[in-house]
Amino acid sequence: MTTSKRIGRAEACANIALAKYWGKSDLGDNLTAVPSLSLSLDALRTRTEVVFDEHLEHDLVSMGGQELTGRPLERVSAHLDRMRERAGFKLRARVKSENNFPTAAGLASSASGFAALATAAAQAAGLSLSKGELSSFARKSSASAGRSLFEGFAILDAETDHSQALAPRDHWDVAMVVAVITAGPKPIGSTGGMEHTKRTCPYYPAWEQVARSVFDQVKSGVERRDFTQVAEAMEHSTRLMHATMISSLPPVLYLKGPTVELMHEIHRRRALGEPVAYTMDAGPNVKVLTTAPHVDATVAFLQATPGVQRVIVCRPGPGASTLSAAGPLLEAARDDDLAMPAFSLPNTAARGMGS
Ligand code: 2P0
Repeated sequence: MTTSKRIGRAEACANIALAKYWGKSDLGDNLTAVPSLSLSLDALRTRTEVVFDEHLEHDLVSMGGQELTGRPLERVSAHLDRMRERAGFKLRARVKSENNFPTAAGLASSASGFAALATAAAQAAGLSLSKGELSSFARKSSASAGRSLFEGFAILDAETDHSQALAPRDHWDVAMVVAVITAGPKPIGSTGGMEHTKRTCPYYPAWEQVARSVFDQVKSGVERRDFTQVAEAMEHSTRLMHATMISSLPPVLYLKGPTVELMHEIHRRRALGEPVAYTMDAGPNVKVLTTAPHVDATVAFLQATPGVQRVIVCRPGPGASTLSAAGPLLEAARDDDLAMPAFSLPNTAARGMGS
């Protein structure tokens, strides 16, 4: 290091798994037990700035203006430690991170957060890393973050430190419409929830087996842009995953009444020919896959559904990218796309917000 301060800035999108993982094969390296396949979500973004500074004695991390302490701070510091070890220095960092969507609302903030952190920290450390290497760094902090390095459709392999781009964002003109049912923090975090499931669910070994063939169906459906195949396999992946959670002891039950009502309604609509399919993660919010021409109709029906607090339209998003270091973080331009509009704050990032 020749200077006492090194700065990096980056942006990354959240992603949603069309084929889920749930469970780790190796907690140390955070390797997943089954493969997963995701779609990057353009409306849900994190921007992060990392400054390594010789005058700091500890890492200082703020998220949305709040200073982190305890376990969340430790998680970021552990990530920075891995980056410092790779770069061969020990400088502490000041990290500032902003989401354009509610944090801890079950909208995959750790995925976009750690993908942006890895990209910004590598830039600040002067490391030139490939997407695959950055994905590997991000994945050690949050497995799903390993997918947010890539644009469009991405794959996180099972039991190995490998991830890859499957198809770019313009491969398929689809949208993921998020129906927010609860915006509060989840009762049990993903890492704890999956370890508990693995220990206590009698069906967990069956999930590990069947998840691989469901992944293959989602993958070939995405490759061929076959909506029906993806819809059926994605929903199956979701129900299999939630079945293992629900049959744990005591249960890990994330779904709420409106979630289940929406599952019925989406089945009914697809049987009538509408291109809609659901998926849910470690929370009650329902993410509805649809095709571009059907976005407005999907927003209208979700907004009219009791229990849906608001609706966020996400199109296939870009991969993680560095940002220019000039000016305020929220207005910085992407280094690879100077024409991108300025970062939007919550209510303008989401189209078709409900009440
Ligand atoms: C997924 N989820 O494939 C699955 C489906 C939630 C449900 O990955 O333990 O943030 O921090 O590595 O990756 C969410 O958990 O978990 C997740 P950790 P992660 O998207």
